[in-house]
Amino acid sequence: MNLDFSAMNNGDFAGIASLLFLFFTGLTFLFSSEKKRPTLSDEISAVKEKPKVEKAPSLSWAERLSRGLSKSRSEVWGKVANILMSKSLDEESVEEIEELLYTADMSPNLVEELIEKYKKEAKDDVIDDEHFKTWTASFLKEKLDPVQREVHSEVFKYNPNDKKLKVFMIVGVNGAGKTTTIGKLATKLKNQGAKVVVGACDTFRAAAVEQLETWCKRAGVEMIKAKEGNDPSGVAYDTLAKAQSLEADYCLLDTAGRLHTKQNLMDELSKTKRVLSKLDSTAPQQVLLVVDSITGQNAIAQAEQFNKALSLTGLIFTKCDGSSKAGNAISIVDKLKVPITYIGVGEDVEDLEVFNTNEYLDALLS
Ligand SMILES: Nc1nc2c(ncn2[C@@H]2O[C@H](COP(=O)(O)OP(=O)(O)OP(=O)(O)O)[C@@H](O)[C@H]2O)c(=O)[nH]1
Ligand SMILES: [Mg+2]
Repeated sequence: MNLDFSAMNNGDFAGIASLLFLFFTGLTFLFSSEKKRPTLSDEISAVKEKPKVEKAPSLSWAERLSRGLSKSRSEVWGKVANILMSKSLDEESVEEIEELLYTADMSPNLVEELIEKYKKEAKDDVIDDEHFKTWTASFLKEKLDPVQREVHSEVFKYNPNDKKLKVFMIVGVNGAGKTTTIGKLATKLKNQGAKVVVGACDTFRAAAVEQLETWCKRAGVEMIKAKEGNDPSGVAYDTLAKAQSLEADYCLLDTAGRLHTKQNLMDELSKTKRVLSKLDSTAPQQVLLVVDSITGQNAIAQAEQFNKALSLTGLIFTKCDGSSKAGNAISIVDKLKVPITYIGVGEDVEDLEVFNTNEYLDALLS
């Protein structure tokens, strides 16, 4: 090929220059993309460096409690706060507050006292959210504290220095949450390092024993069930005997649900309680009534009857997550002077905790 440069004009040079430019740009692109193509080791390290998909962090107890009490907060106390902040405390707003508190199952005398407190405190003030919280929390604390102060909360959490066997007899009406609570408790105490023995004293229903057995297997704790012809107090006796022989820390006794109005069934519980004292004169150290928070006013009547038959040492409020009727807890404590020991806000093991007044009021009002 014979190129005669002298015969070329400016246009020809520009054309050649563009072609050369395109040629070199293409080459550069090819080599650079070749370089960027990931090698096998690049791919392996990329997989290694890929951020792990973290499991959603489990909720803290404060968050669970707050979530569990959200209905009571929004449907009762939040509305009371709004009335107080938006209107003067005239007859109409007092009636609205009364209605809200009655539907939350607060007893009439407590409702009256609380409204009196609002009237007294609100005299010359423009009421804001802080006023509402301070006045309400101090009122509820005044009611709860004298009773709650009596609770030795260390008993309800495992303490390796406390070598004494603690017997908890768990009672309540049908479906209140007794078996689930025992399952959660057994799991928690075992995880804390305690030796736990559980007694299936609900000898009425085979399904009740199976339900408890599932919990105990999962928790890895021993469960005692009825031998042929054993009645509930017999199972309680055998369970305590086993717990003593194993030098256990806790003996948890599940009992059958029963109506507080059925005297023969209440007598059966009294018998179970008596039988335990044959093995240990101080047993059961705790007789705990499980109260379903959804129950409403009837919970007060239940608690009265169980207390009469068994001299309750504590209450366990369950299903607080499904109810806005937090009022009955305060009314029962106020009326019977029996403290709340545990509170349940869901079906997970982590949804049960030892009751603490400040935590409870914070979650209820904030
Ligand atoms: N949402 C919610 N459900 C709960 C809670 N505690 C218990 N439950 C549920 O309530 C139902 C009844 O619970 P159980 O533990 O069987 O009640 P029980 O008192 O042993 O019942 P009986 O032995 O039949 O008298 C079950 O479906 C539990 O999962 C709680 O705190 N929150
Ligand atoms: Mg049960």
